[in-house]
Amino acid sequence: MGSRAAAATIADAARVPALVIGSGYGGSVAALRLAQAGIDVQLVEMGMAWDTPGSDGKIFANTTSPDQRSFWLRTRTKQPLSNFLGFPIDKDIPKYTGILDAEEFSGITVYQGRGLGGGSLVNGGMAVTPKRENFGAILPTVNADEMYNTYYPRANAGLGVGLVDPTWFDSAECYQYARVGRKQAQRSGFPFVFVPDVYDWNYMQQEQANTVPRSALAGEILYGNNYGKKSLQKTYLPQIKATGRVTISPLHRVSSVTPAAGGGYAVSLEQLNTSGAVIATKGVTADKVFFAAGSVGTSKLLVKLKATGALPNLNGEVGKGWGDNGNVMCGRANHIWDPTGSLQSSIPCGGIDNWNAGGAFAEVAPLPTGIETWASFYLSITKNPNRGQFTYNPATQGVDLNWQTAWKQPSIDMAKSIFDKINSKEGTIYRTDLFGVYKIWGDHLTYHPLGGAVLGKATDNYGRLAGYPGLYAIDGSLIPGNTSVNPFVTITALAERNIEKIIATDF
Ligand code: FAE
Repeated sequence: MGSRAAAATIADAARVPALVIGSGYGGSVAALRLAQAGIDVQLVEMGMAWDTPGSDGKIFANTTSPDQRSFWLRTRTKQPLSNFLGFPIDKDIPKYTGILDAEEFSGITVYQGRGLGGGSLVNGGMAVTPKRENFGAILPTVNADEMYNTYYPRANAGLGVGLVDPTWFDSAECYQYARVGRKQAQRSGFPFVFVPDVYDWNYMQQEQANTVPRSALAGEILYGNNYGKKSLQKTYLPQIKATGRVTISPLHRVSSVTPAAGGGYAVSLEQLNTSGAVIATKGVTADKVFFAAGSVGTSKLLVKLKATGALPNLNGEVGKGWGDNGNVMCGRANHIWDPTGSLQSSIPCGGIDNWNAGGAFAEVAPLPTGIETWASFYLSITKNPNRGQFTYNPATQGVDLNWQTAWKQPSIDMAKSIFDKINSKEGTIYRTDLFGVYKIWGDHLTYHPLGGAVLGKATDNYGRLAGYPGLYAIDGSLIPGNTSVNPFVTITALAERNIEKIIATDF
């Protein structure tokens, strides 16, 4: 037995006080704080545990050589940058419960992390607290003083957020691309700001010095990071395990939640194998259920459960208010005297802030191809006002999203407020070879799904779902479509705020 005893998963027919669906930021905060308050928790995650090395000795696959570990149940990769020098770069892979889900809806592909730790496994780790002056537009019903005095600091501490050393940054080979980005932004009169990250910056410096195995400097990001990134696997999850009160069930997917005859909620679970097949079903009864399956996962569950009669009393706001955080990508071609470097850290550490003047905040992103490309690459977060809605489709028994690709046009216009100006100042042009053949804008995806169970609309002001005492949303679904910066610090801080109130009043 020993330490392996912890591997036992949720028991069929169990009666449990609290069940958390999903182990990303919202789910991890909920599980930890409930357990610390003395409540036994079932943490259910449809993805894998990501604690066992593959045949190459590493847990996570490299970005440049995707394999079965890289994608969630796909037979062909679907890389966000689909092309290079105009050539498609996707390839066939075995179908497997891999780490990155490229979930396709009409008009948009939504990238999400799958596994214990959710999006923290695959993301860039950019850990940004919104400017306080913008907070009222992000979560209008939430007390900003409480957030900025208590819950943002708690989230930043819990996540291990840190900032690159600006002096080291100035000389590090791996941030040449970011220094080019800074120089060009400043020459066009835009503020360049350092952006905090959950990467271990001491480890990054050792990677640059070549004294440790490289991860960010080996291009690892989208399919997991083997060393330096402080994903939830290094922060909240070890604390969760240390409480001894949380049973973690990877490869378990929640398929239904409905009121149970004797009180509480009947929760149906499907246990998956690594091919994605259902190998067992389980049914448990939970006094309280926390939906933390991410904006898309929570929205899909709630919309379907309402439409199919499992949770008919959810209100009409369920599925609404979904946004893409205004994500849009582009590249610029620099002059031959402005190389961006063949060694690029996969972890961005700076951005161009034109939010208040032009509605765009642009990450200066890496293009870690291993060769000099003279390309500058950017992920912009923009004030795109468009919002989509999830609806149940009885024909497919699935959930659709009514997003349209054309709805990204405001994002493109806002990003152009930065890059048209830089191009004109530098005498440079956009790259056209990264998203297809002669396609400038990466307008087909988002990394930042938000909304679908919006705070104060589908729920009360703390995430209690309308119509069902004991059901909560506690993830990115609560946030109405935009956070003005990268979202996970806000998701974490809001979860910290809500769970504190829920523990104090509902248990
Ligand atoms: P999330 O982390 O998605 O966790 C939900 C979990 O629930 C997942 O593990 C699912 O597998 C699981 N799940 C879903 N459905 C079920 C079900 N039915 N049963 C059981 N489990 C289920 O949700 N944000 C930043 O702030 N900075 C960045 O630098 C950044 N970079 C990103 C890069 C990429 C490639 C991606 C994909 C995202 C990035 N994000 C970034 C977004 C960030 O990861 C995301 O907002 C959060 O992970 C969302 O947290 P949630 O707790 O809402």
